[in-house]
Amino acid sequence: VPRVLSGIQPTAGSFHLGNYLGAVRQWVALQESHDAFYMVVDLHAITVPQDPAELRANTRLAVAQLLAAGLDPERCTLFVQSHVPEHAQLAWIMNCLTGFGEAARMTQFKDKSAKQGADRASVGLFTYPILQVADILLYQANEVPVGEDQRQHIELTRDLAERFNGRFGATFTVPEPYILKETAKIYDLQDPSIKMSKSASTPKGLVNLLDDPKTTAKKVRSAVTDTDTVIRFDAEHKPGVSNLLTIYSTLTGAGIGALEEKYEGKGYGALKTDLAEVMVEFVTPFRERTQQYLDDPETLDSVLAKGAEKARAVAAETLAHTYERVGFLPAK
Ligand code: AQP
Repeated sequence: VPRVLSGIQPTAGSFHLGNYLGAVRQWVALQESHDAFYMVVDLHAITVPQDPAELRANTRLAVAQLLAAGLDPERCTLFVQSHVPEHAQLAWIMNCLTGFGEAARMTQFKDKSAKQGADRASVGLFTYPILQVADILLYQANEVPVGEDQRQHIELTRDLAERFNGRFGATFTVPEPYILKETAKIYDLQDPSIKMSKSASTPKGLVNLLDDPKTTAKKVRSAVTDTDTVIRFDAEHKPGVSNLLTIYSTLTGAGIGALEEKYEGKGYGALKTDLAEVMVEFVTPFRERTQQYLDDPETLDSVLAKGAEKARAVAAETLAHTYERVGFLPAK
């Protein structure tokens, strides 16, 4: 059975619609067909300053949301990254294999450090993609379900896996990105030229799944479209409308063509009102389920304990093999 691995940061509290449609939704589907490993990446979270109590609470909240979204601990391995020390251990080896210039070319680092001021960005933020390489290679993942913004990091993972294998002998599976064309990039509702993101979007442009459903409906109804009136998918010329059609289609299963037909001769208002309703129907039970998992910390803890145990079994084997390849003297 092919293996998938992916992770999500616990930093923002609520997942946003881009996280869900771009990544988590695929995770849920892939647990049926793949040996699936999913984690909440708290080591990645601390690449920017975090309040300890908030980080802990947000990590639980992330797990609760993943379960609410449909991850089933019987069908996948769900764990918290810091519960598996091998991530940091393999990351060190990968750090030593990566060129400084190679790491400096990562566009996400360039964007994020520019926002913080280059001198304030941590070295951890700089090596973030290399920790991600370790995350993936530890599990010998065949595919990595992520949004488009992660493509460059998967490329780096492939390069480093090949480099290590070439230098030390076949050790790592070289993974492929699993990026669905339709939902690879969900756009900001107020500025459809940028991706919906917790750091770059304004509150009105960002749909948080745990927002009050009324707030969500309002955001959808005030989404920016264009001065044309036709409801048609055209990502280049009509990015706002196309984004709404993508969201609508993915949440309901209706094809884009069918939606274009349904809204022929109707105005943007009708599309937005209906999509607002679709969103409310989606987020309302999601919020309830998330709360139920939060209210049951024992179940949550036991899911994570089991997940960490399963993850560590795989990670420890890969790390031991890697240590041997590198030439570390085995501890007796
Ligand atoms: N707008 C998006 N469209 C499609 N996929 C997206 N992802 C994020 N935004 C979109 C995917 O969500 C997964 C988890 O991402 P993360 O935990 O790394 O969160 P992030 O990338 O930090 O989320 P943001 O909002 O994009 O944060 P900032 O603003 O800090 O960069 C990933 O698979 C990601 O591709």
